[in-house]
Amino acid sequence: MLARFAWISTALVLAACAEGMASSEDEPVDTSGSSGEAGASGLAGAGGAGGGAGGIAGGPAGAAGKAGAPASGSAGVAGQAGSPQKAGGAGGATATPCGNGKLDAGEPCDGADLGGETCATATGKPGMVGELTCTAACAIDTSGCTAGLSCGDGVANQASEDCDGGDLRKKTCADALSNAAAQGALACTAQCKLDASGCSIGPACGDQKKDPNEECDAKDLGGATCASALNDPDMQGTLSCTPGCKLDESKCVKNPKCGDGAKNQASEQCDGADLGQATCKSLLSDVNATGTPKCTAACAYDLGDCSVPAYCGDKKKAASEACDGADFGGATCASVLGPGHGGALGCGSDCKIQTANCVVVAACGDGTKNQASEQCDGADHGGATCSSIVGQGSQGQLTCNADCTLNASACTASAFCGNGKVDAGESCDGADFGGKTCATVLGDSKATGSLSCSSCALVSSGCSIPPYCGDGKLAAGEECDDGNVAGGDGCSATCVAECLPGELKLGTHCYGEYADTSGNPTSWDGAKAACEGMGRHLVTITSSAEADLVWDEMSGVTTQGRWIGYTDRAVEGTWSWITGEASGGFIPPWDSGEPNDAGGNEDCAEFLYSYRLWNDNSCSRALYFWCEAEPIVKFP
Ligand code: MMA
Ligand code: CA
Repeated sequence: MLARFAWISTALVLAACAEGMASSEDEPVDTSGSSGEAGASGLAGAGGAGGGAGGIAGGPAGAAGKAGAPASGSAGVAGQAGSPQKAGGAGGATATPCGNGKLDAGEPCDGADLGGETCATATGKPGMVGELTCTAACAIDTSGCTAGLSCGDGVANQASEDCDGGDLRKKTCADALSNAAAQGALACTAQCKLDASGCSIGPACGDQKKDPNEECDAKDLGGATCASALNDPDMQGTLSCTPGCKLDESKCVKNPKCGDGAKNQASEQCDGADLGQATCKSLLSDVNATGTPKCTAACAYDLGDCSVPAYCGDKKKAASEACDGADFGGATCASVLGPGHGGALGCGSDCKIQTANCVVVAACGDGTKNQASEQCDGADHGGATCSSIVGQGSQGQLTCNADCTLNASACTASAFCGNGKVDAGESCDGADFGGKTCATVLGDSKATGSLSCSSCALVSSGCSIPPYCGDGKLAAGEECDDGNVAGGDGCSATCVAECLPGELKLGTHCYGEYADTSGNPTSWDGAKAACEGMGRHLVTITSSAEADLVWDEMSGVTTQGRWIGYTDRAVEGTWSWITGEASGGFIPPWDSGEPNDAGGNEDCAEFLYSYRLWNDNSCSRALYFWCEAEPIVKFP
């Protein structure tokens, strides 16, 4: 069969040459590594053909096949590389009755007679299907064959196939069991998976399997128990296997209990010095752990003597480290980069802080009032001022505390009309008169009354200065007020009118009879001037009391009358007092027939000496006269 297949391969080479490369390229026969085997077969076949030329042709074909090129294509190439003409010539030289439709000796096929070959047998690949034909030269033509590419086609030609039929992808039991010692027959399941059931590693202590010559192997105790191993049904505890595959009954005990010194119950982590296989390293899951675990009286691990020396990577920040794992010792992006930074710090494998993932965020201290919780931030007061915080008119510098609250301690008090305090530009505010009083406002210590404040301006209308002797104003109780409190000047220190020596006083007025400076009678005008020179005026008699006063003083006078301040010079017949005062209800006591304007030039009145009556007389007549002093009222 092998030799014949080789011959077919050679014929196939010839057929491929004769028909050209197109069909070979259009219908690749094999795309898997198994083409290498085809090539190997070709090489063997060339040798089997015994032809030097065929051997030469087959050689390159095999080499090409091993290189992984498609089998049929490789064959074609091989044909070209070799000597197809000579090989074909060798085939053509054999005389056979080709074409009679009957399979004769030396013919692979003839017409429809394929000699029982199929695509699978002709190609040597069970998976090959399709139409196998015979050429006119009686050579098998496999160009109609194709690979089935399915599990079961006998070729492991899909990625999902670990194997296919006998194609095990060159795997062995050693491969399947990952044990170089494994032996046996590796097979392939119908599902194209390797079947290692025929493989075995062989009896060896340590192969995890109790072999007949072993009491046990690792956990495989062959069903033995403390009771069976020691042949004592009361025995309990933990039966184990030594590295030498001998049963270890040292942890077997009757009535095992915590405290018997052996970890022999599932409920025990340890017992006394028996820690099982536990170590500080294993219990702390840290290869750097040191110390030895202890076992408590309750058969539980006590890690009190275990410790892990600090090292970068132990996830605990040591003093020499900026961080370790997630332990940053309280550091944050904000503490490392300053206020206004958030996000997560990173810790490098060198236990140094990494800030690559920190981000800028709003925070108190970033100098910008950018959080609802901030009244301010640095110099950013959000528009607040002393005036807006403390009150209208407040001056000074508003500042911001470190906690982003406003600080108005350096602001002045608010200043505005209505705050009850006298501020600049105000003379008063509410009840605050700025220390002013009626006395200071009116400039008189005698001022009384009360100031008031209107629109922050002082109002002194409620202030007044009570009348007093010396104020130059006549007040109740005063006969006079000459604006001083001196006496002897016509008005006494107590504002009593002072008359000149010899004068009479009636009410507040002074009356006296006078002559001119030489002691002589004088004209009415001379008399008038003389009175005025003494701060007086010619007497005006507008009451009986005045008339009586003058008359009483004149009693005994026998020579002539006295001038009084009554005249009709302005309008003849119309008499008036020189002071302008009216006579009122007092009727001037004219003598009978008077005034008669005798001679047409009598315009001045005299008090007659012989009667208590008056007469009009010539103003040029020389008479003594009466002066009257009004009380002195004089504003200083
Ligand atoms: C008479 C009488 C008066 C007049 C005087 C002037 C004595 O009285 O006529 O009316 O004024 O004379 O001497
Ligand atoms: Ca007269």
